[in-house]
Amino acid sequence: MQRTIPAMFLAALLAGACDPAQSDEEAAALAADTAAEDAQTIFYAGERFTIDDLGEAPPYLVTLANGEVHGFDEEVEAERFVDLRSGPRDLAAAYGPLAAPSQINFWANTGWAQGNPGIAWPIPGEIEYLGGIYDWNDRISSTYNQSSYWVVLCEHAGFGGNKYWLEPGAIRDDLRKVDWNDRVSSYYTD
Ligand SMILES: [Ca+2]
Repeated sequence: MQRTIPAMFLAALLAGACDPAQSDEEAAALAADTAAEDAQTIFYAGERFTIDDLGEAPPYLVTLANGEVHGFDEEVEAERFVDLRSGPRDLAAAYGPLAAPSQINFWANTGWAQGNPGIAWPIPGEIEYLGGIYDWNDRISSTYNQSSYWVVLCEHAGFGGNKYWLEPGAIRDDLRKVDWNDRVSSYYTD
């Protein structure tokens, strides 16, 4: 089963200008809408906020089909986020919504081509050996650290060997570029 995840840009929608209210009823409705918008949850920099928390909406907003809103400072970040979701749809179907706010995503191939096999595990967390029942040893070629934690990729099982630190929100669409393709055998949260 594949689930499509349409996403669209809603730049400045939540902070957008409204027509002047025509009546008290409309003014009251507008105030209620505004209060609801202020309480709207926005995922931003790997964490959950409301507009009240942030002061104002980030300039680039992406709304997922499930209603989640993700905010970004730069258009390129928002586009990358959308690209990521329009790629590995099998992942969402198999392992739950990609929009879950704290998880590590791994893919077997570079880039975000549709059909690229992927998997995700909750963060914070660790896996001592990606082989065996997981069958992900020395297979990972791209990754997205969709969390506010550092994730440490390890060359060997049991958190051994060389390490590669993924900062919060890190996107590595081609681990060949950093000489880590098909190399990760375990990981932990730092
Ligand atoms: Ca390895």
